[in-house]
Amino acid sequence: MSVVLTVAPTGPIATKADNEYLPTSPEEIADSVYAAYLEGATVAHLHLRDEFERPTADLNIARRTMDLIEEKCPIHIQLSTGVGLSVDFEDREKMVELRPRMATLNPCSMSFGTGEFRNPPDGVRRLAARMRELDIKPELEVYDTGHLDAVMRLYDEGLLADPLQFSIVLGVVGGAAATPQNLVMMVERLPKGCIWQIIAIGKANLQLTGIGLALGGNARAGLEDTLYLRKGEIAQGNTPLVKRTADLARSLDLSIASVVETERILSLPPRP
Ligand code: KMH
Ligand code: ZN
Repeated sequence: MSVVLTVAPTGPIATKADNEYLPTSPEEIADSVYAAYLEGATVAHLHLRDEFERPTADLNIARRTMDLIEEKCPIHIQLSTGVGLSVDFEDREKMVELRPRMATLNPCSMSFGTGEFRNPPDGVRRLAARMRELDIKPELEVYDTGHLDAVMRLYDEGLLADPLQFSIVLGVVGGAAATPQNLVMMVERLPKGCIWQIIAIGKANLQLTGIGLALGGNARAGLEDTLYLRKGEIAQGNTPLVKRTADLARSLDLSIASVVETERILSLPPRP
């Protein structure tokens, strides 16, 4: 069986002050994604930063990053519409106008660490409808059981198409904790026939990624989810995290999906 490996090179919060290897410029992000591709990643989940390392929904920065990546490799690009806590929802939703093949859809507002992650119901509906119109595959980010229910309401309203693709995000302060019990409970509640992966934030990253793979999920790796390889050992870039996840999958007798296999597994829309 093949699993899809996603790289998440840069998240919405950490800066180079937290990990000096964090890629933040379009060039650094593209180089990091290419290195991850060489290790088996076939999806790149992207957050962008401005010149001061702040999360940004600037479409020029996003376009430039996408172009640089596309020049280097055929990895599938997934833009984050989560972008960053300081960016307005109305700016975040414009990311899909760049027509990536995939983008995230966060169904609910929530506390997020010391901040607030705003995903108002009318905005989420509008974004889901626009993604459907543009044939962009949504990755549905669920941080707790109520988020799953919210996604299923969007599905019932015809705003989402099969097969649904979920990220079960555990370990955000404000969402469900990163425990094996929570992962199993969320997986049991997923609708039949969906595609899913675990995004394990912080110190349980490796263990929960392993459990997710054993339960039949895909996997994600990168500095967005953890800045450390293990306790006290900073990850020197995304490559060691991606390589470790690829090795983990192979040690469980799972092969890593190619770019073409990924297209089939995720039912991605055809490339333009
Ligand atoms: N870092 C994740 C926990 C998204 O990309 O749409 C939240 C996030 C959402 O970044
Ligand atoms: Zn993200």
